[in-house]
Amino acid sequence: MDSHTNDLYPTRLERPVESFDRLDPVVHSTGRQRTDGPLSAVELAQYERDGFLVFDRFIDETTVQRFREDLRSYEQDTSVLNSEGTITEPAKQEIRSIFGIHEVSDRFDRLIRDPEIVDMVQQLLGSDVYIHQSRINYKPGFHGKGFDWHSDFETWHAEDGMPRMRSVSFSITLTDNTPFNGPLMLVPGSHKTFIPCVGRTPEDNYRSSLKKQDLGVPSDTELDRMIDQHGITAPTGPAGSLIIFECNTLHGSNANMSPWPRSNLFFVYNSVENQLEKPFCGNRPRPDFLGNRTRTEALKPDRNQRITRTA
Ligand code: 6CS
Ligand code: FE
Repeated sequence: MDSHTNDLYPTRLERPVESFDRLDPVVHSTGRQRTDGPLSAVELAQYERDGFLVFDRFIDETTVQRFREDLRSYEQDTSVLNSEGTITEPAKQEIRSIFGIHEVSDRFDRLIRDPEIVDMVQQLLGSDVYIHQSRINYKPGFHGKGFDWHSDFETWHAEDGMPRMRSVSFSITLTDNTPFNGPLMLVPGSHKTFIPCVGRTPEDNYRSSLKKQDLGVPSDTELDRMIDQHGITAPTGPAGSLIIFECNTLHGSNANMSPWPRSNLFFVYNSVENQLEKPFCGNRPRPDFLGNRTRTEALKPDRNQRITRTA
């Protein structure tokens, strides 16, 4: 018996079909859970409108510096370099991404349990939550390639079997994000529309898609229409800033032609009520470091520790 609920967001199709309005709320909490969380009513309204929020200097420079030292150590650590979750830049040896980072390092694991962050996530997703995926994108100077425009949810739905839009990414900049080193670019308001993509997903697509994504990239026509309507925002700011973006918000980034790395940390939270099913594209499930299926119990915030929050 097919374990699938019906597929509300068909994608990776034979031929183009019209995009359509999302079928899920943007902010899932109601009542006290909505009003009593760390995000104000204004911030929630902005998140519902734009599909992302930006907080400069969310983490202090000393703490960010320690994270950066961790990154440097990974570049010399053969167990990290040889792990399946470590992705190099196309045709280069530079690290592009390290997935499952919260399982590699206690410091990163503490971050995902920071009480203020977990309270924000529960306010947005309206339930207990767990980590779907974590990663560092290194984007080294001169050689860091970009990421084509995409909706993470489109990939997580097709290739990980994520049923509904009830997931959110927290990204912390570990280096300054400037106009020159390939900052994350987002299309405000794009989270409200689901854009089905064309193209059958080959088995083990992730072995190439994490280096260069060819599938699940909306057509130029759709991108032109969406960006014409909403524009592009590229939050730049100091290391330690926080970008929260909804799972269906279109985003991407340019290659880094500057000498300065653009290293960002990403933690993706999913609602415990939105657990992964069989991939909707019909393939085998991806490895746990991409779509976690085994540690999906409710994440407990550690209220005895705080990742320093700049007042
Ligand atoms: O396939 C994925 O899960 C990854 N790909 C991209 C371009 N963004 C989300 C995620 O890291
Ligand atoms: Fe992405």
